[in-house]
Amino acid sequence: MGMKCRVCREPAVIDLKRHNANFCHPHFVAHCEEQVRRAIRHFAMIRPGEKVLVAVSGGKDSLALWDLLTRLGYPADGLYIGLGIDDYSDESLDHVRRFAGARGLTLHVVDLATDHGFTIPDAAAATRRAPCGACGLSKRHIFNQVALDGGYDVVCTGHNLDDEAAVLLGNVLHWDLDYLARQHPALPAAPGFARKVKPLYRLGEREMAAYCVLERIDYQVEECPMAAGNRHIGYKETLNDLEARSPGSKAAFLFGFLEKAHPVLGRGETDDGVVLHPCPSCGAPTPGEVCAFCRLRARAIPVTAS
Ligand code: Q46
Ligand code: ZN
Ligand code: ZN
Repeated sequence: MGMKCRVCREPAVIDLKRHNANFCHPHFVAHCEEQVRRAIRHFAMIRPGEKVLVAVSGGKDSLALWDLLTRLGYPADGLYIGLGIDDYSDESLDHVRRFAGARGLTLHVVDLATDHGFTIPDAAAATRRAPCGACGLSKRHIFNQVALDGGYDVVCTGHNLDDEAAVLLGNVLHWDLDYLARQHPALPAAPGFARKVKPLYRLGEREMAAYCVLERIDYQVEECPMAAGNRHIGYKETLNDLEARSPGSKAAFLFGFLEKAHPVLGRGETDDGVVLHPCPSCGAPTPGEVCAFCRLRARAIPVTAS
C-alpha cells in the first residue's frame, strides 16, 4: 500500500510521524513554508522591509533556509565564513557560490585566514580546546560585524528543531540557567548587536534534507571533520532514540520549553548591570578590555606564523 498525501491524496514522498502525516512533493514544500512562516510570525522575527542577512555554511539547513526565505518574500543576502578547515571549507564555499550564483543572490564571504590571519585548526591548537568553542565564538563575532557594517536588521541562522532540542538537552542536563535564558529562536537587537533569529526551529533535520533533495539544492553532505567530540552529537542520538519510541517528543521538549519555561527565566544575567564598551581593537561591544574574538585571534596568530 502506497502512502498518500494528507492534502491531495496523490502518492506521498515523505512521512512525518510527528505530524501524523504524509505529503506529496508540492504539499511537503508548502508544509515547510508554513512552518517557517509560523516561526517568523510567532516571534516577529522579520518585519516588512527589513534588511536580512542569512548565515550560510553550505549545508542543507542554511541553504534550505535561504531558499525558503526567498520564496516567502524575504529577500536575504548570504554570509559565508571560511573557517580554514581543509577541503571541507573549500567544498562548502563551492556549494554556497553555486547556490547564490544560480539564483542571482548576493553573497558576502569572510575568510578567517585571509581577513583575520588564523584558521579554526590554528585556534584549536593554540587554545588546546575542542575547536567548536573557538569556531562558534568566531562565527558569532563575524555575523554581528557584517550585519552592523552592512546595515542589516536581522541575522538568520539555519538551526533546526534537532539542533535546538540537543542544545536544550545539554543546558537542562547541566541546569545552566544563564544559557537556558538565552536559548531562544529570536534574540532581540541590543546596542552593537543585530537581532538574531532561527526560522527553522520548527523543522527537523530529516525535513531539511528531504527539502534539499526534492528541490534539487546541491548541499555539502560531509559533516565538519572537526565535529568529533562535540557533545551535541550524543544528545542528538539520545533524542533520536526517544523520538523513535515516541514520535513528537523532540518537538514537545523544545516547544514546551519555549512556551512554559523560557518566559519565567528572564533574559540571562549578562543582560543586567554589565556595562559594555567598544573593543579597542575591533569596535565590537564587550564587557572586558579586549573582546573575546580579538583575544582568541591574538592567541591563534603566533601559532600560524611559527
Ligand atoms: S563548523 Fe565549527 Fe561546527 Fe565544525 S568546528 Fe565545530 S562548530 S563542528 S557547526
Ligand atoms: Zn499533496
Ligand atoms: Zn575585538
